[in-house]
Amino acid sequence: MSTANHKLIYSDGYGRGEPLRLIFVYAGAKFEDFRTTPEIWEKIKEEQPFKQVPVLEVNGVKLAQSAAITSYLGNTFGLNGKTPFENAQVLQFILGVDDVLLSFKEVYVIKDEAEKAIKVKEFVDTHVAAFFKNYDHFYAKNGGLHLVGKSVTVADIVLFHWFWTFSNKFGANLAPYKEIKKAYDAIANNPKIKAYLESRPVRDL
Ligand SMILES: N[C@@H](CCC(=O)N[C@@H](CS)C(=O)NCC(=O)O)C(=O)O
Repeated sequence: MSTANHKLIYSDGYGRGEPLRLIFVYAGAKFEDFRTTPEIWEKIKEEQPFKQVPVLEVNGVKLAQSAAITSYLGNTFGLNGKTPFENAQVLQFILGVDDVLLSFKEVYVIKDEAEKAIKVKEFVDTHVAAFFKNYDHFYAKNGGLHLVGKSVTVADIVLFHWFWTFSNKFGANLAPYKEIKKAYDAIANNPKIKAYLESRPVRDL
């Protein structure tokens, strides 16, 4: 187990920070969960490498970009695949999330609630449905339960978070995607994850 000192800087929401929290929880590793408020963020934004969060401080040294942080945590906790090719496959599945989030960006900024509801439904029916279909296929192709190799990697944990978000927060229906559902349930029923999900702060997104 890593002896490094880890401080995760993110807002008090789920977003791109929550998958990183879930990785720490799954690994049973200690970390400082530093949640910014808008006032704190204004003060510390300029100190961050890309003026964005998440940022992970490792023994006081900053690491930004969620995919890079995920990769670091995967390597640190032995959850990043077993060969260089598997390492790259793990990253491939994590970066696949960025495509669907990019499509969501234009919906997220809509102010009018009625218009937003219509656009969210369109987003779910097109981009999320295609995303679910694709990942269902990836799980099936690898024999179910894991995206890469024969054990849980950070890719399964990160994807769990986005499956949870799209189904719980946007009403996307996971039920038809049997392979995703099995992998999802396996992560959700991990005792450490289960206890965390039951006790974590309830937030919108
Ligand atoms: N490519 C970056 C994107 C990070 C990003 O978009 N962060 C948003 C929050 S999810 C942010 O810092 N917003 C606050 C700001 O830009 O002031 C990553 O994957 O970490």
